Amino acid sequence: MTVTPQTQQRASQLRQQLQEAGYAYYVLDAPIMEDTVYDRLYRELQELEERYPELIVADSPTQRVGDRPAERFTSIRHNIPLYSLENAFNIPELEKWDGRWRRHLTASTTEESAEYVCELKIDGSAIALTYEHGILVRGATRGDGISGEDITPNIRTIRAIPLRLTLENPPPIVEVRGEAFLPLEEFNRINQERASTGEPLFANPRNAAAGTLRQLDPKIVDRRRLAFFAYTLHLPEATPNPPQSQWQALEYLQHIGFSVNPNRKLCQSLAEVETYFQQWDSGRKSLPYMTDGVVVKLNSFPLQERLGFTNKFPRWAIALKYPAEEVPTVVREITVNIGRTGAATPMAIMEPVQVAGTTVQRATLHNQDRIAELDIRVGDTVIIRKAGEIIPEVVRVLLELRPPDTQAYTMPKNCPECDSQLVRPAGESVTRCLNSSCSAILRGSVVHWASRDALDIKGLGEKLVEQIVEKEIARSVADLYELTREKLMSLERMGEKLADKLINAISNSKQQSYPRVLYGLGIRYVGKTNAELLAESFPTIQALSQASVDDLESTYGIGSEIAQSVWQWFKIPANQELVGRLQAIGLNFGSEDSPDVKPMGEQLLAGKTFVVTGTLPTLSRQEAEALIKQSGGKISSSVSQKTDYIVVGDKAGSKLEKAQQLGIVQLSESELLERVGGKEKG
Ligand code: 3BD
Repeated sequence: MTVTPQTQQRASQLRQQLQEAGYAYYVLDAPIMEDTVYDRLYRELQELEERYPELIVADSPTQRVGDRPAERFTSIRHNIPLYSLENAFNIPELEKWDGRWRRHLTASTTEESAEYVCELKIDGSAIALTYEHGILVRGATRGDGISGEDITPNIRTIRAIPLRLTLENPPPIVEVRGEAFLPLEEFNRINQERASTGEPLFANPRNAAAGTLRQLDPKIVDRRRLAFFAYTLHLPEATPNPPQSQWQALEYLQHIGFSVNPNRKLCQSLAEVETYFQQWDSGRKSLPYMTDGVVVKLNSFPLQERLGFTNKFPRWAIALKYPAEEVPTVVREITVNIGRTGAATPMAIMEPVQVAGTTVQRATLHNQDRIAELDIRVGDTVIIRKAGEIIPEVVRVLLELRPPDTQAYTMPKNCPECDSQLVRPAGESVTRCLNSSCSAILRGSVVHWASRDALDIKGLGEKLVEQIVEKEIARSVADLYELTREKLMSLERMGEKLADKLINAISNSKQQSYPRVLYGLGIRYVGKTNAELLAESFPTIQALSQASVDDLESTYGIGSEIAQSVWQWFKIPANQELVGRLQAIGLNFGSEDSPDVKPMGEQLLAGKTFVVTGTLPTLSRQEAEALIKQSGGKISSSVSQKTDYIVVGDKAGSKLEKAQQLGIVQLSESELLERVGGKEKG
């Protein structure tokens, strides 16, 4: 069955019509086609492609949503790094920036007047797009600006991003950067949905956008309807008639198929920029997306080139941020939340209010001292503040609005969950429940155990854990591995299929790596990174549990607080028992030749303890320490009898003195390099 030229032509016509309609709708915000007409043409194309799969091209409007979830994302290096933006928090800081770039040009003629482009700063997630010969070939997260993750299938679902540039003779490569974001309506819809299914809410549109972009299943991304505004363009040197200014670049971006924020402005003076900033402070409240400031850029590309970059930012741009929004509301109730470590955190439950684009009704009050300092009482009108990603906090109480008969708040004497006495150790600000079988602590520890960076047990969410703990189906994370279908079936909304799936997921978690298990134990200060560091130096839990505080402290990256905390944790009999049980169940607690541990170099420094001090001629301290560790040596931050060698650089101070007193062998950088084989740096 071959495709007739007529059919081929029809498919191509449909693609073009749909693409033009999409451009008018998503980019120009000026639809040219009824939705029903669009749908009909879309279905016609879909049917043709189903019948003749050879008609399918990657940039067909029907090919936006992939059907296979990714296993993981691969890391990619950006061809051109993505810079950061300097922040200004008020007009005087903006004026300082203006003075600075002008002074930077002193050698040549000082610019009397310069044009500025103002763009609204969209609260989303920066992404980088690569087009080869006009076709979208890659979309990536910003990451740290140097490397990001390849999220092309997710990017393709964004309708405001063209799959093909609308250019006759596209350059071989075009790089476009911009902000992917969730319109507020979409953001609120997603959060409502999450609330109804008991999933944790996104704190703000930025987190929601970033979280959505990193979804492995493009179908889920597609349902979340991300939007996009482009703001940067990189063309090959040889491109004829390239844009000469930011303003022209934005117009060019729109011309080749991107949505560009329509609220941009070309300003002739800083005064005009200031007016723009002030106008949008109120104007932004009626926008369908969230902005947290204005990005000000010098318009002229030649001027931008003369100014260049510091190691982090362009000198020719700055973000002028609006102050965090402050809103009054009334405190209905003060409750105490017991975390997984037993810490009792007072929380204000308030009349729901909109702050910075999100609905807020809870705010942390931190601890008893903070409550006393602010004198927050139930019934008070308070000002709450929310800045970007920060959790809302209570700024102050409006005392003049305090109703009569309120009472100062004090933390309860007993745990709201298990009724055992709450304890606040002398000199500490945190009040704690010390009952290790308190249901709040159990709940918290099970949720942590199942969380993504720990054992990653899919389907074991907060709601389910709450029931499991409440019904005493499990009293510790070890009990999870003894759950049966029968036990689970006593829970609400639990069917056989779901129960089996859960049991399977729990059982599969036995395959997780030792560092994940270690992190899952929830030892204070042992986050993901510290768990990895500890697992590298102590390849089994036995080795770790027998380590002295000194041993722990001499581990690369592990400070004294962490060392103390780990040591104390293993001293507690209940914890030893838990580890024993989990080990018997078959969880991964490392092995002497653990595959989880990175292969070491030759162990030329095995068993020797090093202190590195002063500025070394070529290596940074971190690099020197990493070299020593690769060769089996240990690092200590302080000199003691146990130190075998001190590696000394320029301006070494008291550590060298002490080492001299103790007669410790000194090494220069080159002597160190000799001992580890000498060829690592380079
Ligand atoms: C926006 C940098 C430059 C090209 C560097 C001048 C820092 C996020 O609407 N222009 C915009 C917006 C962001 C920008 C630039 N123009 N950089 C811009 C931006 N209209 N939001 N950003 N970014 C993007 C960042 N992101 C995550 C972590 C650190 N920095």
